[in-house]
Amino acid sequence: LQLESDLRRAIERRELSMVYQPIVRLDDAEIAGFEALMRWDHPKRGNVPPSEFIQLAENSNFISELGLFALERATSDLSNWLIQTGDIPFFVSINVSSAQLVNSNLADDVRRVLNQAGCPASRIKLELTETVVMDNPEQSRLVLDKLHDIGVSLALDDFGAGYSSLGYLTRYPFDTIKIDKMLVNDQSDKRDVLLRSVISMAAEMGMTLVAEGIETEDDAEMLGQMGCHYGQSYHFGPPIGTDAVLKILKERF
Ligand code: G
Ligand code: G
Ligand code: MN
Ligand code: NA
Repeated sequence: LQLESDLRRAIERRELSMVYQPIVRLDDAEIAGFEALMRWDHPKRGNVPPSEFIQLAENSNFISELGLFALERATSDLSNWLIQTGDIPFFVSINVSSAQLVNSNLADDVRRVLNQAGCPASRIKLELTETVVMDNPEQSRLVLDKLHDIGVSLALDDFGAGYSSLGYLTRYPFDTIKIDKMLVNDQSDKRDVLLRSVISMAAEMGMTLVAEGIETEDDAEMLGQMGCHYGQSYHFGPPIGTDAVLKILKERF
């Protein structure tokens, strides 16, 4: 409970920040985008993992504020990078939680935040897990259609970790699948067949694929040959701060 009230004050106390993990093209290892990930530097406990505080925020109706913070910060960082690098092509991916989809006017928030930062919608990907959609199928349908109309890209996150119900791919306007690290690193000899099937299915539907948690160069090469477009993992690079992102962008482009 102490932690909960600490979290409520974390924004004004400037304890929250965003870090950015590179999403890399598998064919030429160039950076295509970054996933924005929230960090909480607690004054006494130090770094509290997001698995802990995002859950806490979900349970205490504070997630909408955190979600808005992530949207505002990530678009404002993106806008600065675009200004300082002269519009080089890359996207920023932002996680959306269940409560954000239900309680807040997410589509209006996204539109407003993009206007505020002066970012084109095409630069933004929003990541949702199937649980988020499953929790509110009707509301999700409405909001995701609105977001699609705004022009942001929509990624189905953690694919292969849960039910991975294929119906979500036809009923909702997802254009990207993020293959979960559990599937990428599955030890079964059926892994390759599964990956190949998921990738060719999604590619045939014109979707973009990101493989998470790739640990070896062999896997990176295999996934690339199977037609997976991007990889995101410590192997390619950990989440980094805004200055480090800018430095990479300036070096690479
Ligand atoms: O940061 P880490 O790499 O440990 O992320 C753990 C999980 O926390 C992510 O998979 C994601 O689901 C969640 N997470 C991280 N940042 C955010 C955020 O800004 N918003 C939401 N809703 N979830 C986040
Ligand atoms: O939103 P999502 O659950 O996909 O967030 C990605 C999570 O995976 C974050 O917690 C991030 O820190 C973590 N992550 C990023 N790269 C790797 C990796 O190579 N291996 C593992 N195990 N986790 C990773
Ligand atoms: Mn994600
Ligand atoms: Na994931």
